[in-house]
Amino acid sequence: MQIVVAGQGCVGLPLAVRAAEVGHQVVGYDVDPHRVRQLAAGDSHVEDVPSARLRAVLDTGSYTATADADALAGYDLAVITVPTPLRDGVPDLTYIETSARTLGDHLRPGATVVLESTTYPGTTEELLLPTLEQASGLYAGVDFQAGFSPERIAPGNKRWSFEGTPKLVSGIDAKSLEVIKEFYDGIFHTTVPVSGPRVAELAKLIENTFRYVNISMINELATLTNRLGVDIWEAIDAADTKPFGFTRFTPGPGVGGHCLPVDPLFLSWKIQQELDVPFRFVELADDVNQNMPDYVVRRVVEALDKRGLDVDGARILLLGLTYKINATDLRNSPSARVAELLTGLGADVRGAEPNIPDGAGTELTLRWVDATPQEVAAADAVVLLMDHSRFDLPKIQRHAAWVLDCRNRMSGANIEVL
Ligand code: SAJ
Repeated sequence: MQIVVAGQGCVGLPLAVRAAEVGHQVVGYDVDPHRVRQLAAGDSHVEDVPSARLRAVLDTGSYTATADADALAGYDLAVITVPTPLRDGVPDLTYIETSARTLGDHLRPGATVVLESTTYPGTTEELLLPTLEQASGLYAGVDFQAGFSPERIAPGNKRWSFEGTPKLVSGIDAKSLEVIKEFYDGIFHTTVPVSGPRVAELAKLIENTFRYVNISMINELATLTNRLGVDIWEAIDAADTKPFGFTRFTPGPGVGGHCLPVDPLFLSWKIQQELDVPFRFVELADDVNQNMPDYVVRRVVEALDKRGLDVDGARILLLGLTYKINATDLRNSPSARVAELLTGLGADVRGAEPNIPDGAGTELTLRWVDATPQEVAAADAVVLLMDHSRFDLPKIQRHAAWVLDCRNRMSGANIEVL
């Protein structure tokens, strides 16, 4: 089939390349000309799509990248994989709307449009369909098919491959579901049909709200057990021996990324809008998780104070600035807040992030350094935010005056864990 994938980021590019590999003719559409030029040159910006795979489908002509909307004409099926950010706590669906309008301009009778972007229940029927109908003059369910199929990209997840992860699929009617399921059956080992888009939209939000709430529970508990003098890390390991009814979560300096700190708030926002009542678990989880960087800074200040040092003027080294281990993504990373707070208290804040050479293209309020023995030894306090595999933790432990280890990876008289 002639496929368009609108949005060529960490969700759209893997789908577009895989669709091309299984035999579709795919146009990867993105509004960012720089990204399109990179892709057209065979340079992948998505860690789970090696450039060699991208070049292979470019060479066969089964994949092309474009920023030119006119190149979308004639598609049989289009997938929208654009960002859905929060703006001051409010879902911003602008990218969905503009993509739908562009796809609507080229929508033909018999074609299908699938929304993959994470959003609140009702978006497919309340926003996607009207926008497509208005732009095309066609009618959903009569002239064209549509549905929702949430993405389940897990960056760097070595256990579950892209095509090995079960894929929820839904349609606005039976015909839509049939077409959409057939498309995804050609790409994923398992597809899971549900009764309609709202169920699929909600299922996705349940997945990440589950994580966000449970991470916040273990984060809050960590702040309390630290004062109780009980080792929560050992207790979690012990609880994790339970073979059923338990899912392991560990404390951290905060919850970053473009999924967890965002998706649950789409749900709580919609509930507040529709029912005028709070989704209390999400509000509490967000409060706890958003305040973990403040807790980290409090622990650093208290430890400096015990050693007769003032945070004002103290040299502090942050290790691991990305939001996830061994990742290159800084989005919503707690390190930004930790650096901002410490700088505000007068500290000389340095950061070592081996996955982002010399801090290229970042705006963190800190000085980028390497985690050399000299840098570590010269710091009044070291904070391990993300325990990247590239860190030599035993060497860091040997050279550091004091470490707040947010990942429970080190031990010694100079080590404190979160
Ligand atoms: N985190 C903790 N404690 C935990 C787990 C995570 O503090 O026990 C923190 C991480 O340090 C990170 C943040 O939460 O800052 C998010 O971590 P994540 O493992 O959820 O990673 P993400 O944001 O890449 O989440 C994505 C999600 N995938 C989709 O939404 C399709 C999530 O559902 C996956 O479980 C996750 O990838 C994954 O497992 O890789």
